[in-house]
Amino acid sequence: ATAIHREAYAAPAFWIDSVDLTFDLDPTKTRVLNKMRLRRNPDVAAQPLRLDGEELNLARVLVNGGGTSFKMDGEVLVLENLPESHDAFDLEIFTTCNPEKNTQLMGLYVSQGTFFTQCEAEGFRRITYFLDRPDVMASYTVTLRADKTKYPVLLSNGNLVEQGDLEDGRHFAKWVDPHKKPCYLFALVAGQLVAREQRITSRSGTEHLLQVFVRPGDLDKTEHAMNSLMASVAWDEARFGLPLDLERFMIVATSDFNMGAMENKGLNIFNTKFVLANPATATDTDFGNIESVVGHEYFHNWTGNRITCRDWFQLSLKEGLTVFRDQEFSQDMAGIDSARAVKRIEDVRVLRTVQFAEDAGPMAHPVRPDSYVEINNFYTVTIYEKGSEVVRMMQTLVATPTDSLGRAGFAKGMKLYFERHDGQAVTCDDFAQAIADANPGTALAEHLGQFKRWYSQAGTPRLEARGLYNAAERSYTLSLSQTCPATPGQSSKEPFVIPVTLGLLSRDGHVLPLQLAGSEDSTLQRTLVLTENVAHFTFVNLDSEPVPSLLRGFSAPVLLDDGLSADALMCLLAHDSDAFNRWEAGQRLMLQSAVQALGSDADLSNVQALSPALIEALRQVLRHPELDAAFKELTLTLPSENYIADQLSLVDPQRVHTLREAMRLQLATALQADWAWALDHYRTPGAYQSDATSSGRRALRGLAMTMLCLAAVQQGDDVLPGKVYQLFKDASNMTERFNALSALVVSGHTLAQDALGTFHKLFKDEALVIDKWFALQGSAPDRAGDVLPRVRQLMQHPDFNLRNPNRARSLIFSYCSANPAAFHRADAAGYVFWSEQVLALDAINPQVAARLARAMDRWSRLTEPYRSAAKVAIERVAAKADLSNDVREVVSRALN
Ligand code: B3K
Ligand code: ZN
Repeated sequence: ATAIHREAYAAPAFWIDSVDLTFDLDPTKTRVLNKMRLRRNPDVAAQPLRLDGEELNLARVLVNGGGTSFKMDGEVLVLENLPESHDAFDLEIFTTCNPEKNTQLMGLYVSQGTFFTQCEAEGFRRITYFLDRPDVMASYTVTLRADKTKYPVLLSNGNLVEQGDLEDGRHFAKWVDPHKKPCYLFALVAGQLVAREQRITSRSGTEHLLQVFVRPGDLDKTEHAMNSLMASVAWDEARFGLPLDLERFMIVATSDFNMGAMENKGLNIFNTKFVLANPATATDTDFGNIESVVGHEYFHNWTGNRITCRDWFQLSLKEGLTVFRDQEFSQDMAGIDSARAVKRIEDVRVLRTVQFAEDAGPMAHPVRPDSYVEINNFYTVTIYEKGSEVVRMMQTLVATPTDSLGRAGFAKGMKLYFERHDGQAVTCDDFAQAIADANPGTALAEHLGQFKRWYSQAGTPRLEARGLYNAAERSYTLSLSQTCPATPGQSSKEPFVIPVTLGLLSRDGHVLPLQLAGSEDSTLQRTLVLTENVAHFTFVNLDSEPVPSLLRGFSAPVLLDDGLSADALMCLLAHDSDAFNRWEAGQRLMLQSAVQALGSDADLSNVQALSPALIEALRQVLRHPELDAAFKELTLTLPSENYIADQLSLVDPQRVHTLREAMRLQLATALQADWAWALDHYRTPGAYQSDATSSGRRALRGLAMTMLCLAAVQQGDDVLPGKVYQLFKDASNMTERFNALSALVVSGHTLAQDALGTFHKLFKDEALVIDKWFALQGSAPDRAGDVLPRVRQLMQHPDFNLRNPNRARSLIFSYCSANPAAFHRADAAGYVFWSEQVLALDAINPQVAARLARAMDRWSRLTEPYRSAAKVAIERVAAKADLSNDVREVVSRALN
């Protein structure tokens, strides 16, 4: 397979104005009649029509009702003898396909007896021959015909205009989508489904029908998804003035899905994981994820669907922007400031652990990539999460004195973006231009050209900050400098535009005013904009040396080296008014302790890596009368093994694990009485509520249970684990139950096996809960090298099914990606397992296989014997002749 380049973009030679599709649905042989109206693109030189297709059986091609000659170029259908005029003409194509054999879950497939489609990025060509590219936008009419008993519900995009019975027990439904769309937003669903329905009236007074379709037994798990959808509709109208543009908006859940969800126009298709929830089966995290994914897909209705991408290199145009919008939505839903900060911390944690790692590895790519082999490999944390940070920086950079967060300016920019481009397929440049043009005189408008390097340059910039206090002048000079490491294909980088939001504190924790030399204004916080490689900023009227609180709220996606001493970080941990930086100070202190211990020859299993002062500071946080439980939980959680490893140039996963376990045990025993207090103090009596405050309390209790079980096992105490086991059995909601179960498993107490058995019995019919059961065992601590054998054994369990992506991810991905110490075995058995599973999955579902393949991304930093063994395993996969493009691209980049 060859790479596709962004620079090679050319407009299509033909436009498709309308599409009229008729489906005769049958699991093994579905007939698709595709009647299109096309015309030549007058701006492009005359050339043959080349229609994409994949795994289709072609029966007939008619042009203006008559037969025509055609040929095949591989799987591309080529029509050379089309009318030469620029008038529209009719093209009719009749094909069949086999949905039941479709294990890739791209195109039309069957899941538990129901038909579903997935067309993004290039799945529509598996349904019919088409110009399968996002800049071809057409009007769709869709008629579905199927057996009425087996498929009583027939859905497609837009409005239902007609339905009725046919002969032989079949029936039909005809749908018309009032909006033009690219084919990747096409969808159909047919099967036995039931819906929760809700009628709403928008601000402008129009009525809409909202529906959430699920399998008959799942209706009692749809209330939260429906509430999230109603909240999303209201939020987009209130914050951005973007109303629902359809009479009917549908969500359908399926248990076989390659990713989270899909924003098909008016007919979103969701992984059940992001729809179904009730307190007994879903955790607080699940509730939060559902809110954010429902919001995300709904927000795509404008950012993605009304304005779409010109080509797939512009993917972040819709994905980065829509992640930004869903993050803002979740923050607004969380309400109180402290809960907003918690959401921001969680988002940044994902960015830094997953995206920074991607940006430092073989798959590093710019937010707007320059080339790809398989587009499905580029639905990445860089496109999504870093893309969102780029949009967030734009908002920050259009701030003005009266709009200090930039929200009003950004909303103005969005308004202009829709005025200019509604109904079009555009580029990241078009978006940035609209935001800047709507905000003349702001930093974004001033530096737009340079700002766009965030789209073109890969890699995580490093920001160094050093402060110098001049007592005689009562001034403080902050020197900021930036560099960015080389990434594949980009050896040198130009400076970025980096917004650095900061505040100053006195050593005893008071807020100090910020007054730049030469200016009369003084504020408590401001955003400096670094555009050069190096710049100096001097603040005046300071009576003593301040402690800088830099990059507040994580104002730019960079690695900050501020050179702060442990004392300064302690000051921030105790006093910073910016909750993000307060949390960050604690993380930095723990990270410093870890890196220091890893650099020594000490016996890591017994080392007391955390200083008494740090333990005491963490105790103060845990016992703090005003801080929220959710914030406490985040602050008292050690950086992950993967994040610690990211700080090292050479990684021994076993040493990192041993050290982190020792640190955790130290925190567990030193604060044992405090954990016991927290477990008691933060009970949440009464009916389950999924709000931020209640879920924060449960999260902190969960951490307390784990810490207490760890200390108890160490001390040979069975009483406390017995108490946790009781909490597990008596729990009135899944969060508490799963936290208790997980505390037993993580501590390795003997009650864990019993609890796992009980859990399976209780939830044997709840697929999403059984996924949790598999995942917990795949990620369990490996005390005796027994996790891998257990994983292999679990693959033989009657509930395991490699074809179901959720199940494969729950067991195999948990082990390979979320359990480094169990995976990186000195005997290389983990890597052998990985290569077997990548190959097995590749034969079924290349997209899922390629995700698993990425578990080895960072192999070249491993110490021996891991490094060589990992390479052998990757080479073993690469040696397979008939690999998918998806896996081939990942493993060849890893080996390059
Ligand atoms: N746009 C889809 C992702 C499609 C992935 C294709 N491999 C979901 C989303 O981002 O909302
Ligand atoms: Zn998206």
